Amino acid sequence: MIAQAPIGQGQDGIVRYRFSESDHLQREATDAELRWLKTFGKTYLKCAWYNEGQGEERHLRIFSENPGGDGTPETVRLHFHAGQTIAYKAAARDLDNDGDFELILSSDVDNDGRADRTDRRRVASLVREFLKLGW
Ligand SMILES: [Ca+2]
Ligand SMILES: [Ca+2]
Ligand SMILES: [Ca+2]
Repeated sequence: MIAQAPIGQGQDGIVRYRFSESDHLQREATDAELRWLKTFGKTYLKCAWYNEGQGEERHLRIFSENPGGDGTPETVRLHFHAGQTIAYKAAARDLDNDGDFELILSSDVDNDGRADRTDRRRVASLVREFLKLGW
């Protein structure tokens, strides 16, 4: 995901999505998918990992890992990138593989200078929204 904002325009950014290993969006999105993209985008914008103007350096990559192959990922990883470099990471872990993530690992993902419960909540909701698409 890439968020772009005119300089100094906080919450009014544009979010772009690129999907790999999927042709989900090679067709017109359904209403449900559009709603999903909107919610997901809003949560991402709260992380304030913006580019100025049309830049694409800063972006978020999300992966799910499901070594058990049972349809529920054991780990979802979030990599906040600055170009090819990972600036910081977060992850959600389902330790007992029951479909609920009991461990959220996160630093200051919303860039407000504090690593706290709000950051973990943002990670949890990004993960929740991400998985709604069926990954
Ligand atoms: Ca699993
Ligand atoms: Ca669990
Ligand atoms: Ca924070």
